[in-house]
Amino acid sequence: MHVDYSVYLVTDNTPAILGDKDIIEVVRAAVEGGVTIVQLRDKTSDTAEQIRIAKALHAVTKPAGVPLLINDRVDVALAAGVEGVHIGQDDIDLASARRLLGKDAIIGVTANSLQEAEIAAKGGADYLGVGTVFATPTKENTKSIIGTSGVQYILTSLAQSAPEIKTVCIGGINAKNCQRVLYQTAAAQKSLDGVAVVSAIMAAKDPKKAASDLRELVATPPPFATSISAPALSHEDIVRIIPELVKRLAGKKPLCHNMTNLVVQNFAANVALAVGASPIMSNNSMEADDLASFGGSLVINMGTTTPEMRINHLNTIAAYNSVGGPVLLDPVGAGATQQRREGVAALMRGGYFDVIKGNEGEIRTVSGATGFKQHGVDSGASTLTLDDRVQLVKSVAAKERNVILMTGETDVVSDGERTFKISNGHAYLGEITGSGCTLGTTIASFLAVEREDKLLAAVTGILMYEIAAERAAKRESVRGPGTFVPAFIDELYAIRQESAAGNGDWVKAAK
Ligand code: 3NM
Ligand code: MG
Repeated sequence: MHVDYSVYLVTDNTPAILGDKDIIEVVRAAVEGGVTIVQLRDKTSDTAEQIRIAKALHAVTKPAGVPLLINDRVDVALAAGVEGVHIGQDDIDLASARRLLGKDAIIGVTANSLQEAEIAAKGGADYLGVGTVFATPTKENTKSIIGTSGVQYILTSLAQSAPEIKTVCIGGINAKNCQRVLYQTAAAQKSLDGVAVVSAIMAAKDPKKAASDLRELVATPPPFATSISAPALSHEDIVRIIPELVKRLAGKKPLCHNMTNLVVQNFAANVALAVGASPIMSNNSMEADDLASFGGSLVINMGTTTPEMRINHLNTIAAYNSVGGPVLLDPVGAGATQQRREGVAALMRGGYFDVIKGNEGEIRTVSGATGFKQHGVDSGASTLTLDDRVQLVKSVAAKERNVILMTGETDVVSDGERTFKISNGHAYLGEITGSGCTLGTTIASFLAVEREDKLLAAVTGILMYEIAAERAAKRESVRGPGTFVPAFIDELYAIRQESAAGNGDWVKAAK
């Protein structure tokens, strides 16, 4: 039997979620809205009442061709004659449920870990409810929060061990995050078959609209998804394409919206102007929707951390994510304090970053912030070897499905498939304030005009920035960091002008 798992509604009859609505009417509306499968999850009613509700729900779901499953209670499922059950790890065992319900019943199992997933798959479950993705008030006693990277990790293994098993994710999924979760969890050979939600529909004012919105959203990639499979970039490609991209930026003058710290506001605005973007320095999320609609990019710089800023950041990221406007995260000092570690984790749970740039410590914190340890680089060493840096950058980029840049003497930048090591730049960049932050501004400016190949945008930003620094440092007038800053801005401007005039020789300095 073909089952569509794409929008999976799990009911809840607690007043905090259902309110004073009637559960049958909510499910009826949700089915009209387009949910594809329903689970009755009732932790409080007596058996007779559960059977009564199950029969009433079945009268709604069956004519619509929507399977109805019962949480935990095989007896209720049998008595009501529904399509199957969903069983948790503390419920009846899978083999017994299968024996009682027969081979045609749909039986799903909750999996909070790879081990649970593989056992259930081997045991003949039809689908797995994988989670808990995000902490949720709906179920506070969940075993572990595995995040998108945990879901992806489980899918990666199942692709080998149980390629046929269906999967949905559960825990804190809603209209705002479902597209991103589906995108970021997709592993090379296996993607989720759907999302399971409780409160996103059961607590909605208009459950029919909530259901139809979800149905529409899960059927479409998020606006920030890249459609092409990334082309290999040879050295010759780079030398040819990069000056063209610099020229394109100069021609378009896209908005580069910076939510950045007080120290670098002025310098970042000057750098954005020099490379050919139109800077706007606004920390006010009330204007985020308007600014996101101008087709530019966003820099989130964590140099200033206050609880109010976090909400401002999240709202602004959401505005850009919803229109596919590129967002760069600069997790300044990410590992330094508990506040900042939590801040990074909250931002990464709350939105999508097309590019994350940081130094080694910051990227290691970003890696940890996904809340899910997996194989790969996790050495406790205070500094990583170049090979380990490459490994870490690649694995974080693959987990996040974005571009990760780790700056250092050799910058390492990867989209999970293609990795570049760049050794340009000058020591003076380490002697002035805001050089890391304004590299972020530069890369974000290129993202605004190159949304398909985000790695190319990042590499272009790094090379323009670092080669400009080398050229500035060579000027006779430059005798130290103070004289370096204006010369550096001049060289960014010069590279832009040369590229706009069709002269891309500067990029040959790429190392
Ligand atoms: N099971 P909401 S999380 C029923 O992780 C359930 O196994 C979970 O509710 C698990 O969509 C959960 O409102 C509740 O966040 C999901
Ligand atoms: Mg249970």
